[in-house]
Formats: sequence, C-alpha cells, structure tokens
Amino acid sequence: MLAPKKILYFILYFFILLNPFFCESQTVLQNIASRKTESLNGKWQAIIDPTNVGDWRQIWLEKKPEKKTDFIEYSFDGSPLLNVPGDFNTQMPEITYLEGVVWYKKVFTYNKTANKRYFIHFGAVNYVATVYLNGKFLGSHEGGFTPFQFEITDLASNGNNSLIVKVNNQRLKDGLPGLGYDWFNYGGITRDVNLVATPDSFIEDYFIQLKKSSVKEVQGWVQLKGTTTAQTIKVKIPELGINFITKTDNNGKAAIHFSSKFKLWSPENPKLYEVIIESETDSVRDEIGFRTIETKGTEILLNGKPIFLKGTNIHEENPLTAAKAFSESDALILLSWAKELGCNFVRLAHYPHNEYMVKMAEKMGLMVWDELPVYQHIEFATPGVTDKMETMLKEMIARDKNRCSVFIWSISNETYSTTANRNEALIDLSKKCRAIDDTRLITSVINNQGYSNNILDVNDPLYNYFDVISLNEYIGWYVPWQGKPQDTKWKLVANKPVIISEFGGEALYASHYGPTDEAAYWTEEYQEQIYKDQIAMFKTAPNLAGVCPWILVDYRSLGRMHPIYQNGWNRKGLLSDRGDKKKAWYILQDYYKSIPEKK
Ligand code: GCB
Repeated sequence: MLAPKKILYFILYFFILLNPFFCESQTVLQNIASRKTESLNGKWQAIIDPTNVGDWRQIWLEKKPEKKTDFIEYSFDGSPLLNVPGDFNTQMPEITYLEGVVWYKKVFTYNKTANKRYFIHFGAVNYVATVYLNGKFLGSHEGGFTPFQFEITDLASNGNNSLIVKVNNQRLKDGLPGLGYDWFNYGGITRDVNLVATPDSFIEDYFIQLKKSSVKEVQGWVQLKGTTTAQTIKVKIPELGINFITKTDNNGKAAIHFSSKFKLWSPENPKLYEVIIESETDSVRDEIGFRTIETKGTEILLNGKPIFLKGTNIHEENPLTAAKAFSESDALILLSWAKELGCNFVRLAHYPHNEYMVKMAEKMGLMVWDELPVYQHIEFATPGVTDKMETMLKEMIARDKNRCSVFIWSISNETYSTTANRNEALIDLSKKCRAIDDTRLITSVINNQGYSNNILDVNDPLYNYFDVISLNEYIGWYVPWQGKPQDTKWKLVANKPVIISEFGGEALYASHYGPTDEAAYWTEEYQEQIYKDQIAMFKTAPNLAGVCPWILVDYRSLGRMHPIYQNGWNRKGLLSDRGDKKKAWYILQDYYKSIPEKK
C-alpha cells in the first residue's frame, strides 16, 4: 500500500507532467532581437525515445553509475547530435516518420551579473516541450508554432548548466492542430533558442501601431516588469523628431499616444521607422511601420484606399531541403518566389510561421495573413481546447502585433460546422481577438459553401462575426464544374469583402502524358485549366477583394500517397519541389500583372 503522502506526490508528479499549462511560461518577452542574447543554437545531444520510457527512467536526472554493479540504460554521452533549430525527422533517416519523443540536451555557461535577469527563450518547439534545468523541472509549453520562455535567473548556477528538453510531437486529439492535417508533422526544437539577459526591471512588451482608421495617431502601450515598475517611459522616432514622454501606472503600464505625419507602409513603399522605447532601466529598438487596414462595405482599405489582395499560400517548409523552414535564407527563398509571382500578400498557412518570415515579408512589401492552427478536426467541446486556442491566440498576437505587414488574424481554417461548440468557440475567440487588437481584420476560413447548378451558396452564419468572408473552394479539382465558370452565380450570407483563400489542383511538374483533361494523370495542363477557369469564375464573384491559390510550392504531406505522382508530396504547388515553374504559374502571374496595384 502506498502511504497517503506518496499518493499525493504521485498525483502531483503526473499533474505536472501531463498538464502543460501547469507551469505556464511568462507570456511575452518582446523583441529579443534587440536584446543581449547568447544563442543556444547548434548541436544538441539527443536521445530518441519512441516508446516514451524516458519519463519513467527520469532522463532529466542524468543518472550515472555510482557502484561497480550499477548501470544506467540511457546516456547523453555518446548519443547522436541534432541541429537546433531544425526538425528532428529530416536529420536521421531512422526517425523520418517519428511522431513521439526525443530528449535534447545542451550545456551552456552562465555568468550572472548583478541586477540582471535571464531567460531561456524558445522560438518554437513542436509540439509539447518539457524543460529541465540541472535536473529540475523548469516548465512546459504546448503548441508548436509560438515562442515561450522560462526565467532562470536564480535557478542557474554560475558555470556550466545542463538544459534538457523533452520534445513530443505526437498528435493529440485535443491538440491544435488535432489528429488530422495535410502537412508534415515536423517535430523538434524547430526555431532558435536563446539565453536572453534583461535588466532587473525591463520592458516586457509594447504595442505601437496606428489607431484604427487614423493615418496619423499612434495609440498603444508599454508594459514594464520587475521590481521598479514606476518609471518614465520615452518613445522616440528620430526620423520624425518624435520624443514622446509619459509615466507608467501602478501596474507598470504606460499608455502611448502621439501623432505625426508618417510615410505610410504599403506594398509599393514598405517604409519602416526606427523606434526606440526607453524606460529608466531599459531600452529596446524596433523597426516599425505605420498603416491602416479596415473594411468599408465590400472593400478592404489599406491606408484608406481600396486594395485587391494578390496572394499565395505558403507552408513553413523549404522544398529544396525537404525540411522545416526556420532561417532567414529559407524565408528569402519562399518570399522571393511570392514576389516574382506578383503577390502583395502571403497567407502563412496554417499556423504562425517563424519570425524571419514575417519580418522579411514586411521589408519586401508583402502583407501577411497570420493564422492559428485551429484546423479542420478540432474538438471544440473537449475540456481545455478553447483555453489552448486562447493561449495560442495571445502568443501569436504578442509576437506579431508590432508588424504592420500583418493585416489579418485568421483564427481558424475549415472547421466543421457540425462539430459541437464550434460556432460558440470561434465567436468567443473572435471577440477576445478584437479585445486584444482592434487595429486589424479578423477572419475564420470556411469551406462548407454549397455548390450546385453553378450556384455558390456561401451560407455559414459564422461570417456575420468576421470582417472578411474567407472561403476555400476547389472547383475543378475536388468538385467538378457545374456549368461554365464565367456563368457562376453567388449567394452570400453577408455583404462583406470576399477573399478566395484557397483554390487550385494538383500537377506533377513535367507530367504531360496521358489525357490532359483527366485529373488522374496529374498533368500540368489539367492544373493550368483549373487556373484559367478559376480566373474566369473570379470575375463573377461579388465583393471579391482578393485571391490566394493553394499553394506556392509542392510540400510534403504523407497522406498524399500516389506512388507515381505524389510520393508523400501535395502537388498543388505552382512550383515543383525543386522550384520549377508549372504552367499554372504563368497563368496566375499574368492575372496578377493585369490587376493594378490600386483598385
Ligand atoms: C484545404 C486545406 C489545405 C489542404 C488543401 C488540399 O482545403 O485548407 O490545408 O492542404 O485543402 O490540398 O486539399
């Protein structure tokens, strides 16, 4: 029999291990790029644990034999090395398809300086990360695409420290995304890891953007954290001669409000300003652009003027390495293709991509669609799921809210209207989203429209709660045409701007064989025809404010199993996995060229 105390420890132990929110990371450490950091990227030792016995063996204790008769059945010494950042699946052939546990270890040196605080910051770990420092549980985080950090100021020792991260990319029924999704489940410490130093009292977060509908008024806030939070705050924009001074309130928060004559950010002129945020004890530097985004009737207005959004969907994958994208050079490859296609926006599907993507898109003049991984099979009624949605929403907005390129928060993709609690959960999330940030548009992507007799019936009541009607439709691929594309009729549930957020079909690059009017031969001609028909159909769409093909480039998806044409790749790319242009590329590029930048 276990003693009651032991039972209590047992319960506590499992509660900590199984409840990723038990030791929630501090939600924000804004703009670490502008701070003193030491990169923990590089080679990490790794123990592959496909049967998940590492918890039972307590790997984080790094036990060593003490007596002659002792042996320990794991060790980081002699273990393989994995690159961080990077997915683990593509680094060792034997774990290509692993959806399970890998333990990572890194030794780092710590030299604590008085009056400083230190954090271990992870850009992202897919999917659950459980972190230990010197044999002690530090914290855990669920969600594969947003940053988190843990403070180690008083927990690390001067000299060498051992950091161990258990990474588990097993799909969860109540995860975000859930069990089913059409992309490769890359596990691992997939983004940068940094040891970040801040002053004792520091600028934890800030929000500096134009007030909704105003092209000259900045409205935002600065949040301090630490022992001395009653401080003077300055926000400076040297190029505009701005030196706004204010004081924090009792909670360390200061309201920011000033006006100027900004050169507004736009795809044609992606102007960013150096912005310096200072407290008495801290200072950070950012590059911030200013623009407004709103809808008026059936149009989307950027800086008060109607804009037609020419987009492309992108997954966070570098097809040339057939691995998770994580670096600036990966971002450059993907976004240069989007520019060449003639895009003015990119939909970063279906989860928040790494920060390099968002920042580079901003510099290149690409508007960004940021999305939560609330994808298809989400169990909205399962306890805990809506809390996870809210946490991820906050993490996404926390990271990207100062990026003016981000014009829309997409809080879900193709969820099923028949799932219990789906409407309530998404409506509630949209309200929370707007309460945190009312300066951007909000959408939820839907694909449950009816289509018969050549009538597209867009009738999901959810649209009433969002700024834009975003719909995915695969007419010509999953759904055969029901008449001439140019004769399509529409019924719209709400008189709002419409973005066709996905359309397309598959083609294997250089496949021209077999009847080119039959889908089953994956020919470029078949895909090309879909694009021609879709463009003809776009002209019938009332309120059309933008289009966005699925997808820029072929990407890995193991459910795509045709051995000749797919081989584990979704072939809807306009580019092949080697970056070759398919015929449909030119059709869309010409269409984009034919649309003037301004409506
Ligand atoms: C969709 C999904 C996207 C898929 C795509 C497809 O509707 O939103 O994630 O991958 O269809 O290829 O079928």
